Amino acid sequence: MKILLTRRLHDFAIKELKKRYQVEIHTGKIPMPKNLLVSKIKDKDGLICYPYDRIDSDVINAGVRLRAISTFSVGYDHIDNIAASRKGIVVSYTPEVLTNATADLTMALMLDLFRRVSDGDRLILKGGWRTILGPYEFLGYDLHGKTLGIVGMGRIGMAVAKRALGFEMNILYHNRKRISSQKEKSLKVQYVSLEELFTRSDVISIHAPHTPKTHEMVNLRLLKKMKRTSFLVNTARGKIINEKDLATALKQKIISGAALDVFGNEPVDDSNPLTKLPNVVITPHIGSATVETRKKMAEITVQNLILSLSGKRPIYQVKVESSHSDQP
Ligand code: 8YV
Repeated sequence: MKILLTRRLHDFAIKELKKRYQVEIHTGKIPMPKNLLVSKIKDKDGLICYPYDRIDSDVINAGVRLRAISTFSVGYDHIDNIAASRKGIVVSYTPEVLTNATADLTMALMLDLFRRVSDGDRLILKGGWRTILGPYEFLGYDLHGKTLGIVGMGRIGMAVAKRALGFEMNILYHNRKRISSQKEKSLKVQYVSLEELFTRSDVISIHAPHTPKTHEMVNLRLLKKMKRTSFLVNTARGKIINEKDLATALKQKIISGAALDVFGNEPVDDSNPLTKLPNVVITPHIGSATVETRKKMAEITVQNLILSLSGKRPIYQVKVESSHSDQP
């Protein structure tokens, strides 16, 4: 059997794959250009892909032999799962193993915004330390005692809530479905409407999947409900936020700042206004980027593909009827 990887994976993972299949790894431009993907998929039985790739119906229909798609991610909004299921292609993904790493990064970004970590780093690099010696200068804010609004109370949202509790924060959440009262009690979280969450929170963190319903859900109307002193954190998917509206809110100081690990178009470049604002902290989509987590993701990605191609159930299979993510 022949398989295609749209970019490199860990050596141990490639070795495992080479024991079984003829492996082709794309090494050129990232993401792999669509026409190249469409032509390369034609004779492949399996595909390993990443969130940057667009595995739409053109790619899926071109894969006449394709039986399995294994994505190195928890999100699968980049795959047309409906088109894949129509052709009997098994789609698999890597939830759970990256929950803690992503929740940790969320806390890091929140602390960065409140305590001006990146801001301080930039100041020193620009030679500006001597300008801030006064006791009332270069102050951030306490994180403890503040209200955190979690949008999307799936695995990652819950892991963030657990951490935020340790920071003595009050936690509001909004989710498609309310979680059980037992879980609400143990996590000490309060369910509120999206509008109330935006109005009351000092910091809002996005942990929802990107779906047609959440597409650009965070727009100027919602941003205007936020406190002028509040912050926004996004480690989920860039397309959940209307970036033009967020840039306006940040420029006009409708909100205080934002920390973004994800963008509508990645890799992000200078053409995105959010990269040029002083009250924005940006990271290059590193929610799951720890040595330990990425190794586990690679193991699961490979096992998912091997199991699917041998006609067995993968460790984590995307539900056929869902087209975006498994988060509630
Ligand atoms: C990426 C992610 O998979 O899991 C997801 O949904 O977005 C990330 O973990 C990772 O950055 C590799 O591209």
